[in-house]
Amino acid sequence: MTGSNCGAAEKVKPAASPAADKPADIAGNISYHAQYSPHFSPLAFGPEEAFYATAESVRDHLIERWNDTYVHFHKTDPKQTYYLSMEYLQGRALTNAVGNLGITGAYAEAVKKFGYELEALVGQEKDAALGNGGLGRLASCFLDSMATLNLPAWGYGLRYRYGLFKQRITKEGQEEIAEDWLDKFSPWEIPRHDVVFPVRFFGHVEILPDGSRKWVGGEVLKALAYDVPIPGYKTKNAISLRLWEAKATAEDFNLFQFNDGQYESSAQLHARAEQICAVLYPGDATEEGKLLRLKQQFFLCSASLQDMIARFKERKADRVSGKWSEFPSKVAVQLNDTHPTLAIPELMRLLMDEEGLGWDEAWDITYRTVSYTNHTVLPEALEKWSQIVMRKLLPRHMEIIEEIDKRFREMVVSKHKEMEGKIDSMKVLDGSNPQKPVVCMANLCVVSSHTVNGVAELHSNILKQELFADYVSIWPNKFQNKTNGITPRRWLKFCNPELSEIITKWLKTDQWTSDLDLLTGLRKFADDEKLHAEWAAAKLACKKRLAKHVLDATGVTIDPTSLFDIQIKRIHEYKRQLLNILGVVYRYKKLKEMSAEEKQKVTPRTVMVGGKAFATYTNAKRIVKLVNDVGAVVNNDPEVNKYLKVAFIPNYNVSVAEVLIPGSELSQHISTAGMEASGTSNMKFSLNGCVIIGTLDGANVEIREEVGEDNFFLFGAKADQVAGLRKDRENGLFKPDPRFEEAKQLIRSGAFGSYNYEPLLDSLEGNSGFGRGDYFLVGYDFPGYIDAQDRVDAAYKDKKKWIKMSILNTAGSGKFSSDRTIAQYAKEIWDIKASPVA
Ligand code: B1N
Repeated sequence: MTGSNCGAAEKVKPAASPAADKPADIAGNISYHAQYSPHFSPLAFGPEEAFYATAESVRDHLIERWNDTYVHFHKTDPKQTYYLSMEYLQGRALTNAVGNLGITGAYAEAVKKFGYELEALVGQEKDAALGNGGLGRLASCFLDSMATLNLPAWGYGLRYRYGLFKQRITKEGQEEIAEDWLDKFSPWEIPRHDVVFPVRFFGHVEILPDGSRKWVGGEVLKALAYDVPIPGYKTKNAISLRLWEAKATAEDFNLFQFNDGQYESSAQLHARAEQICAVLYPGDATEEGKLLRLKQQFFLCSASLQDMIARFKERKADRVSGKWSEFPSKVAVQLNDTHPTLAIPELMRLLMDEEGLGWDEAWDITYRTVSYTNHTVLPEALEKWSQIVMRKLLPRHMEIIEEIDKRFREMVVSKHKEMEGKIDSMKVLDGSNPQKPVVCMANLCVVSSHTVNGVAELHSNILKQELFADYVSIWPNKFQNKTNGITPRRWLKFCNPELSEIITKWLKTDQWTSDLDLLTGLRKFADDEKLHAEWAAAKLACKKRLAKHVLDATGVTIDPTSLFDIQIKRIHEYKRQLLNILGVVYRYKKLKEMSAEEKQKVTPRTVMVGGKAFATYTNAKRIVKLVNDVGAVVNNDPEVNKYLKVAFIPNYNVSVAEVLIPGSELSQHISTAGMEASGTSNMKFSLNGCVIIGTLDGANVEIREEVGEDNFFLFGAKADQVAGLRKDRENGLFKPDPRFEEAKQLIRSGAFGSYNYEPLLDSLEGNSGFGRGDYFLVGYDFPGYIDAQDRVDAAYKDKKKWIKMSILNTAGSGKFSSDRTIAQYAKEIWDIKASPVA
């Protein structure tokens, strides 16, 4: 960088005030940031430095809007929603920010003055991966829609130092590496040294002379806020994602000990504070790990609620005392699964012990404020916390939970006598194992929330008919469905500009980006040959981009004219990546048996699988290894590799998804029916003109309804058959299809290497038993799956038919906009209204 010119090709004058429309002024502002936010040597202005300076320049616009929105909400004092989530999978922010602000073109021009393409700078950004998978990404899509719909709504989360691990594939399989998204810094966050709250752990409960109770002692950390502005699309509103970081203060630092050479003990609380936000989902195999996770959950809840209460008081001076009954008409708290359940006893404690309310009033306020979303029915994911650990860490909260449990039981006995026998399935405290009494967090949520919702029709029905059935008799109106959605900005407009342009051209409007139902307008052109040609060309361009990614990431060359078949999601036995790879193994075997002539008729296919396995989930890691091993053999077999390739895409994350999804033609959503609550990548694929092969599970059911059954490859057992099929197996009634046996046998023969796959294959054998008995019904669904794949091959040969299916998938995706989902939450659960900045 030379003087004020950052190595610019043209003369650029640094300018401090942000500019939005003239590229020359924008360049000046970028140059200003390069010089006056000096994170780098003044001699360097490479792509990385250019990215940071550009992001800081964009951030100035965000801050202006964020401030205006804050002041606007403060003045108008609307009811506001607070979304509490332990996870947000934000991905990259630059493309989204300039896109939502409508300044992409101007910024692209501006960075050219420094000799850069905007796309190249975008690639410099690290993904913010403060989440594991669908639940975290849903939270991020929701923020985008809340801002776009001008809703008074904020997100609260934790600022993990290390988000989801980076996945590397070695000869051994998956390796996990800490992902340092804050290495250097994040240009999007604003540290708020003025927003700090105390959060206590451990200690004990004191009874004061007036009989009230107070939590004292233990250790007290500070929660410091970092605000990430979230811009809406085509609106002036920008909302906040407020992430908390744990801190200890100077008072906690023992200078005497330090000077005495006792460095570690002098800063013990600082070390413990650092642990809290160190990693997303610390391993919970140990007691220490469990305690740390519970601390994280409480830290999020306590800091967020103190902040909400402070804002509630601040917005009207007379609220300092006496106006608590107004709270539920000003504040809505949404719990993203049970992870932030402690918000319930913490709100009770703050209202009673800090604000002096009685139980009944505090309970009425809490109940009317809080609502809960369930995201899974898998028993292992339903949180249960040890009462012993809870009492030690949060003694006052444990008392409150006991009181909630007691009053719930009394209410059932007095008002719903007929349900008394069912109390065991509904109780908050479960002491049936006296050695290990637990708190059932989902039950605590149901008992304490005014509304409970599932995330797709099928899932919500399972909640009502099975998991929470007994509560329905007590509260018939408490349960709702809110089918998930995805933001069409990130997941079509920005990630697939080729297809977006065509859609805008044929619909003669770009309004579909905020009114996704307009996509149905494509239906009438579904047979138009001109559209077909444009559609196919766009898909091919995306497939080429994808092929380049695969080559760069894996070294595998793939043919952009082959059928691109993709399964990307967390690796889990219920998601059945094993079914997919067994299908690939079977296909490989058949190809090996074919004559050269027969092979001519085969539809060439590239199968891509991507996803991370939880570090301690052994079978999931074996699946990753198997996909890689099968790929190594198939891709290097000259007899078949013209017809079949298999690539494992390493380190699947949001920005990888943005490349893969637009280039997909077939995608697999093949979970055992009843086990995937919704799925959201299925919606992204369908929106991008990809046809789904899938079971009747989660949101697949609704996608198939919307796009039409002819445009969806269906197979497999239905949710209501699953229990019976498992029983049949136990009774020895299951007869495996010979094709299933052939596929397993080929793996056992060592055709894909000498790794011991026996434990994985063994999970598919036998009739029952832990880790055996094919709990996920891979064997039962295998023949139906292979038949469906044959139908795919046949359909793909008919190019016209395939493109029509692709168009009709996009055309039928309108329902799955997160704008629709959030509008329903706003109206049917939160009772909040749009409040646009003028
Ligand atoms: O939530 C998504 C759904 O689309 C998926 O079907 C569902 O599997 C996913 C414990 C979870 N459910 N439960 C979790 C995440 C983290 C954790 O520590 C459970 N994730 C889902 C959005 O509704």
